Amino acid sequence: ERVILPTGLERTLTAQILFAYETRLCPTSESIEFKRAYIDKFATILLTEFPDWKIDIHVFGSSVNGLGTSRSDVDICLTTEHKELENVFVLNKVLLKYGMRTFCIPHARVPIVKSWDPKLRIASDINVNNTIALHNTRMIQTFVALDSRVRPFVMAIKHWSKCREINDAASGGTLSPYAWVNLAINFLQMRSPPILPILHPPISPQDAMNTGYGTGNVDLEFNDNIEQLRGFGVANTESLGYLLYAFFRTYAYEFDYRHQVVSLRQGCYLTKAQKGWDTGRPSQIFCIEEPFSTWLNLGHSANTTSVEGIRHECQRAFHILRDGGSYSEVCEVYKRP
Ligand code: 3AT
Ligand code: MG
Repeated sequence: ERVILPTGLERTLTAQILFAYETRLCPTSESIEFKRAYIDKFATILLTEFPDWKIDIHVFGSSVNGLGTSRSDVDICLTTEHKELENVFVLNKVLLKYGMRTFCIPHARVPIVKSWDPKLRIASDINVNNTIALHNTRMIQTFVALDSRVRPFVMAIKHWSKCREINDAASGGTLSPYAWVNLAINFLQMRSPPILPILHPPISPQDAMNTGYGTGNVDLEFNDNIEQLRGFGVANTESLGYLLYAFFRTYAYEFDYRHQVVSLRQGCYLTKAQKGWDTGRPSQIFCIEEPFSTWLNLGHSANTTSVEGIRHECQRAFHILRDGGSYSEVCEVYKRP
């Protein structure tokens, strides 16, 4: 049911979100140029160092899905038949030679080289032959294109989570930006009437039980027909301000962390029991199903304490907005006690 935010507050909040979106969140044309220059430079390096190898460069993540800021990194996937390059130290050595500062994470699920270009001031994560993220990037692009509220809404949540230091899965033990994007999109799918559709084909109970679903097979099919789907959410007239307020309320008080699983793939909440994720393991406290690799929990990085922290941050944001506070107050940079 709708918990009312007084109309005046709702309008003001919507205006504040749009103002932040236009002035601070959307990337500047200068930053877009720098990213482009970095990609050109990277391509030239590869051509110089591996003149006889066919290596394709695919940019994914927020620099192409519409949810990046001026400061977002450039996520790159290289595809090549030269398996030697899958050893990230090979690329690492090359990048060092060209003055990049680098750092390898060889044993991650997706091994990457993290690189920083001190001249162009661009950070980049590079993987080799791990193409799954290219598909989820295209999926997010599709969602972003379907309704004009999606981009400012999701960026407002990403920005808030960053300011409050709850968007770092690797070192902070909270949630990755990608996990927050999943929460935000699932939330828009679950409005009534929905703002965003379900893009993936339905799963028969049979499939859910045995083949494919959740067993390591990646099903890449989804509806990316933007022309056909555009306007899907017009029956829902909720404002950005109201949506943000309701998002915080959801993860502060309504979502059942103990039993539910957020599923963007199915546009609903599943149960932990349904997925066999009701083991009580610390990595299964906050469950967010990866839409393509459905056996992966995007919330695995958050333990009991950090989930408490995330929930507390949602409560804080909700109370500020309910009491007439602004979006900037909600995003006030977290100060260590
Ligand atoms: P920033 O704007 O860089 O903060 P982002 O949207 O680029 O955020 P990430 O840097 O977290 O998000 O990740 C880059 C992309 O990598 C986003 C998504 O396409 C993919 N990705 C990240 N984590 C996973 C995951 N666990 N499984 C599959 N794909 C992932
Ligand atoms: Mg990124």
